[in-house]
Amino acid sequence: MIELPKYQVLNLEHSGNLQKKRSHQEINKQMHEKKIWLDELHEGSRYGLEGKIIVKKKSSFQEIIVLETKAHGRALMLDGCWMTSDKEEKYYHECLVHPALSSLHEISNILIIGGGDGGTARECLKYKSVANIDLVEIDNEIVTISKHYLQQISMGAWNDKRLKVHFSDGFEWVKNINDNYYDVVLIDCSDPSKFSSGLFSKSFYKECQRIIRKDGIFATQSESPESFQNIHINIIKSLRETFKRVETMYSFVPFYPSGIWSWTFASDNVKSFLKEVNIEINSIEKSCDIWNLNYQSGAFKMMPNKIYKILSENKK
Ligand code: SPD
Repeated sequence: MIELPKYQVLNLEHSGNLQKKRSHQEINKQMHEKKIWLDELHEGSRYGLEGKIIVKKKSSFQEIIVLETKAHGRALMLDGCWMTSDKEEKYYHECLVHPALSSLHEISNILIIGGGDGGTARECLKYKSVANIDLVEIDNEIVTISKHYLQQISMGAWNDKRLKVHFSDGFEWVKNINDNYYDVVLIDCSDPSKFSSGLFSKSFYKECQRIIRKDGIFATQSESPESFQNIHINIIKSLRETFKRVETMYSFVPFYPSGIWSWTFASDNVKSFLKEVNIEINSIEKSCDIWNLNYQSGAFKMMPNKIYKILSENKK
C-alpha cells in the first residue's frame, strides 16, 4: 500500500483518501476545475502548456507542479521549468540511456543521479543483465509525486526489486563510493540551480570517473546548445578535461527552451567507445519509440557549427 502525500493534492482519483480542511478542499476544487496556461519563461520567450493543475507543492528544495494537459498528458514543472511530460519524455529518457547501455557488453550495476520521475530507470530496467540500479534523488517529494501522478512515465519501475531509491545529494553519494564500482553512471538532473550546480562541475565529473569501471561509461543530459549555450560548452569542456573520450548527441525536446537538447557521453575506454555491442540491442530497439541505432548515428553528427567552432578555439 503506497502512502499518500500529505499536501495540496488535487487529483480526484486519490482525494477520497485525504484528510483535508474544507478551505483547502475549496481551493483545490477551484484549481482543479480551472484551465490555465502554465509557461516556462526563458530569456524573453515562453514555453507553455494549457491544462489543470493537479498537484502544487513546495518541497524543501523546489516548487513542484503537475499539470494535466490535453496536448501532453501529465507534465511536471519544477521551479518554473518543464522537466518532463507523458508526450515528450521518451525523446529525453531514451536518448540519455540507450547510447550508453547499448555500448557495453555487460551492464550489471548502474547509478542514476536525479531521475525522480522514474523514466531513466524504466529504460535501464529493459536490460536483463542489470542487477542493481541505485537511483539517488535529492528531493523525496518528487519520487512520491511521480509514484502517484506520473505512472505513465515510470511504468512500474518503482516496483522492480533491482531499483533501489536513495534520498541524498548526488555529489555526496559519489564521494562515498569505492573506485570502479559502477558500470554506468547517468546524470538526469534539472538545469543548474543552487542545489544542482555541483552536478555540472569538473570535480563531480572526476568523482564519477573514479567510481566507474575502467571500460564503463558516463552520460549526462548536457542542456541546450541554443538556450543554455555557456553551460553546454562548459559541460563538454569539463568532461573532455576529465575523460579520454567524449561525444555529444543532439536531438529535440520541443517543450524545453529552444527545443534543441543534448546528451553527452564520456569514457576512458578509447577502443570501443559508443560501439553498438550489447546483445540485447535488437529487442531494445523494438521497445523504443524514438531511439534506434540510425537515429543515434545521425544525432551524434549534429553538433551545431557554432558550438564546434567555440570548442575548437578552446582546444588551442
Ligand atoms: N530544462 C529542463 C532540463 C531537464 C532535464 N532533466 C529532465 C528530467 C527528466 N527525467
